[in-house]
Amino acid sequence: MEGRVKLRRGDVLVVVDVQKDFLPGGSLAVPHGDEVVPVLARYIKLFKDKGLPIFATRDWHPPDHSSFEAQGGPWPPHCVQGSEGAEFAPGLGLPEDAVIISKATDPGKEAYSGFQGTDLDERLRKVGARRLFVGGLATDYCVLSTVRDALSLGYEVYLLEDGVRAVDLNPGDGEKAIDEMVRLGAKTVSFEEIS
Ligand code: VGL
Ligand code: ZN
Repeated sequence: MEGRVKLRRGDVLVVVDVQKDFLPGGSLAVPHGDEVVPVLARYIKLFKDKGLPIFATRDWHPPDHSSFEAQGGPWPPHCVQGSEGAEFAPGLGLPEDAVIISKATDPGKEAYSGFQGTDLDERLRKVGARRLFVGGLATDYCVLSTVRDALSLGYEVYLLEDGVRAVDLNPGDGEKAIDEMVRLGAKTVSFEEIS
């Protein structure tokens, strides 16, 4: 339904891990991950035009991170601090004053959630955040974990259904993740429904 959700003060856009390594051609490519870029660019412009805060999390691993295969982890090396693959996707149009949250920087700790080991909650509280509009990569890992934590911290969460894509290591993981987020209290929304 058009215009169902009217943006207001306290609303914050949270863009999760839209980095080159998660796009086709990257070292941990999310299938169709590139499709979220123009969609999230529209959300970014909308929030910017309305003067609402924009946050972007990034996976920011040291070269010897425990989640990498060489250390016995499940993933190929990706989003290594300062590498090209760790850069935000070009075309996102993140404004200068976007708040960047780096996560999973501790070599010994995996952190899928943007809240884990970061000051994300504190930074959000500082800008008076109440409702978080969350999109990005990947639905079944970092988006899911970030949304879970956001809900348990008391934020209202709108999942940007048109602005997420899943790894789908097992077919259906993305759908299952969305079901879980909704069960936990997240609402799904797409660009046309927001004004
Ligand atoms: C992610 C796998 C490994 C994510 C990060 O951003 O969803 N997935 N590291
Ligand atoms: Zn990672």
